[in-house]
Amino acid sequence: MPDLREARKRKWVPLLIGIGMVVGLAGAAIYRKHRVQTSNASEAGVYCENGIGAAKHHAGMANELAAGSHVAEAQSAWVPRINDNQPPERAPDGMIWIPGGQFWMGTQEDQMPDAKPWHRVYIDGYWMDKTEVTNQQFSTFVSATGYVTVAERKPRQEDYPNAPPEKLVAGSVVFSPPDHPVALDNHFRWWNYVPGSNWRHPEGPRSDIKARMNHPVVHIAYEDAVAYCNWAGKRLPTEAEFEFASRGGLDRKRYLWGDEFMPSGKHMANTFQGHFPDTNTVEDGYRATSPVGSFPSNGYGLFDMAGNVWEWTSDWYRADYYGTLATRGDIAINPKGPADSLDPSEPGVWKRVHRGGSFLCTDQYCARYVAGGRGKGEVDTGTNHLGFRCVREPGRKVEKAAAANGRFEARQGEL
Ligand SMILES: [Ca+2]
Repeated sequence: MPDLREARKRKWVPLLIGIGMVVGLAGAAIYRKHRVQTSNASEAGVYCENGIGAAKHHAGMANELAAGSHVAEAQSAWVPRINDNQPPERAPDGMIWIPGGQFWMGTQEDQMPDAKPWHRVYIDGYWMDKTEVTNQQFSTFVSATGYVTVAERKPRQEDYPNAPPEKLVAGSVVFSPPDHPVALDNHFRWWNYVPGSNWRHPEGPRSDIKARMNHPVVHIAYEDAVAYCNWAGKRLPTEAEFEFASRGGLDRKRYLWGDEFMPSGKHMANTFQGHFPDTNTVEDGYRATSPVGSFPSNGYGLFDMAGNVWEWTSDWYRADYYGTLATRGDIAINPKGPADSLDPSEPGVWKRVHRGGSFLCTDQYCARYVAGGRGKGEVDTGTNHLGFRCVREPGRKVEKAAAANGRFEARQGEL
């Protein structure tokens, strides 16, 4: 585990100073914070320059292996199989039984080297939330526990000893599109750190969620998502669990619903239309988040597994992880991700995997709503296009461990 406190210090000190220095002009740390919000073309560009080497290295090893050994033969004959098991118990509220099985995971998309290559994975069955966790659900959790999210906490002086006290301001990162076309080489042009933004105020202090209680909760950091799942007697999905479920029983299709992005001209997910990032034509009906379940469900009956908001998984992010698994040549059984994190575009910054893409994804910039597409982010960073959903292993009691009705007084003390 990295020293997260140290990591935060590195990030926040310049960030906090930057806020006070120039309105609308963030410091290097804000830029850095912005950079992790989404996987997109500029990041892909940076990533391709810095990270593709590692990914290629591993993918290349995998290709050599596949080309020259019995593994290739075995793989070519290998077919996915969905387990033929029945739900072991009555379905928990709002959850769907995902039977598990063996499948091809990843993509072969050249612009997504970290999601290459296809490799073989087997996972056991589990329950999964039908939708992203909503503001209503998160609100119930907060009412029951007093939990305070990372974005709501005032940074503590002891964590940022060099920051002037007046710069210790709670907030989060908000999509703030320019009103004119801009070069796509710098996320800084459309992401802003907004003091006072958090799950209750997605676009800043003057916004609220009154009319959005059935939208996915946003501005959720990793520990916020984990706290909710624990309280609900659940956990975050692994990356493999997310992908298996998202494919809905289909094998190596580009989209969760098939080969065509808009079959019969129909939008199948909440994504971005128009000209990114300045002109959102809202052809799918939504400028930002949509009520969960607004688009067709996938083959398992799950909603918004592509689009709407990115979702946390429990795996650490490594750009070379899939290459490593493929190189091993065997079937990865219930993989839980690598033991550490490495994003070649930001070495030393530990990140977890995000999945599914968001209402900001477009093929002009970030097409990571495709099956197998990956995202990533620092554990203490939420945005207004990042949420989560939970899974539950069969047989686990759904007692609201409610952290034994424990309230999160310690967190309150940080306000
Ligand atoms: Ca989603």
